[in-house]
Amino acid sequence: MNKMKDYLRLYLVMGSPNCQERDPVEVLQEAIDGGITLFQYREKGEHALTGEEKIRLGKALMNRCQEANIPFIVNDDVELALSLGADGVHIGQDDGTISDVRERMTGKLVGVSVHNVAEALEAVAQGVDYIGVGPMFFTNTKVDIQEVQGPRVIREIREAGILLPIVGIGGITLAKAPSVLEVGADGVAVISAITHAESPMKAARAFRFQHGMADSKRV
Ligand code: 3NM
Repeated sequence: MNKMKDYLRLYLVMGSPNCQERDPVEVLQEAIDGGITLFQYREKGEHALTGEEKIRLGKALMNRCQEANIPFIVNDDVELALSLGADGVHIGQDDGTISDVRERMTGKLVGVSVHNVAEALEAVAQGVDYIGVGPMFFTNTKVDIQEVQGPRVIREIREAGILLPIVGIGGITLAKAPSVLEVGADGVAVISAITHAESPMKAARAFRFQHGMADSKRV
């Protein structure tokens, strides 16, 4: 569990639609150089790759993660996660029942998006490895977000006695990250704060240096 908490410190979520004109593999490599601790391949939204192209990019991104010893997690797609040999999968509340995914991903990491205490308790009961709580703040990156409840939800989940590793997601910037960590999150998950930065490397590094997040051997 402590290892999972370490992985969640700076979690980059990304697919080609988040990289504008840049090569996703280069963006990921810069973020790795800046100190991200976990990566999720989320190939979604306008112009998202499908089929063979989606698989090919997944392999290229996974290779970079493996070289850097950073776990590679696939969003939603259990089939893709299994065929690539990914380290895990991240699912939402609608991506099949958690127990079914947990069973198919034996020995791998399973993360679930939750939005309230009830969903968090259910995730614990199903034996997931971590929960992502969002959206923390308003974001333009995901269209089908739930109502913004802010870091308060994480506080409520901790107050309910849930010790599971938690990462906050949604609209998190460098300036807003402390308010997410202060309520009990183990880390922050970001898309645009790193992928849209002029230098993804510098952006990642800035997060790592904030709030004692820099005390890992990777920086
Ligand atoms: N999930 P950015 S918000 C992928 O609320 C995702 O569950 C969310 O992108 C949730 O860091 C979100 O650019 C988008 O705001 C996060």
